Amino acid sequence: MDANRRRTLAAAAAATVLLGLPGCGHAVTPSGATASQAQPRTPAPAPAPAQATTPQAGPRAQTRAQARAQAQEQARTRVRAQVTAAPEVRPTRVGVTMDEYSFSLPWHDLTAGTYTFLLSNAGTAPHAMAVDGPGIPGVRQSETIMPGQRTSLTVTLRPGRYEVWCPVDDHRDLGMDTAVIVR
Ligand SMILES: [Cu+2]
Repeated sequence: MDANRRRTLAAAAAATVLLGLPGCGHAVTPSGATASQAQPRTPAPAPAPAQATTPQAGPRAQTRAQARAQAQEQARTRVRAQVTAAPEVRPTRVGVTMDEYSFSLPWHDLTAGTYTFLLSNAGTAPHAMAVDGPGIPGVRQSETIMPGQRTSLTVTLRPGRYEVWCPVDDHRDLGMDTAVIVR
C-alpha cells in the first residue's frame, strides 16, 4: 500500500469517528471531504442480466467464459513463473588451469556478465588467481590452492580490460600474468 492510500484510509477512519459523535455534524473537516470522495456512496450498478437466457446462447457463452478464465489463469501463471525465474541468473562457468607458470583460459574475449572461474592447479607449486579491472574494488582473489586442488572465483565483469595474475611469490613475474578483454 502506498503512502497516499494509507493517508486516505487514515483520513477516512478519522472522519468516521468524527461523524459518529453525537452533535458533531458541523465538525466535517477537509479530511472528511476527502474521505467521502474516496468512498463514493453511489450504489454499484445492478449486475448485468446473464446472457445465457436462451438455450442456444447458453452453452456457447459458458464456454467463452471458461476460456477467458482459463486464459487469465494462464497469464497469472506466466507472471508468477517470470517473477520466480528472475533471480536465477547464473554465472557463466569458465574452467581455468594453473601451472608453472601460466593460466590456461579457454578464451580471452568475454562478454560482460558474472563469471565463476573454476580453478584447478595442475602444477607442482601453490597457485591462486587475482583479478583487477573495471568495477572491482581493489583486487578480487581466489584462495591459494595446492597442486591437484580446485577452487572457484566469481567475478562480475564489465566492458574493459582486466588483469589476471597469480599473487603467489613471484609467479606474476615468472609468467602467470595475462589480460582478459570484456566486450
Ligand atoms: Cu602461481
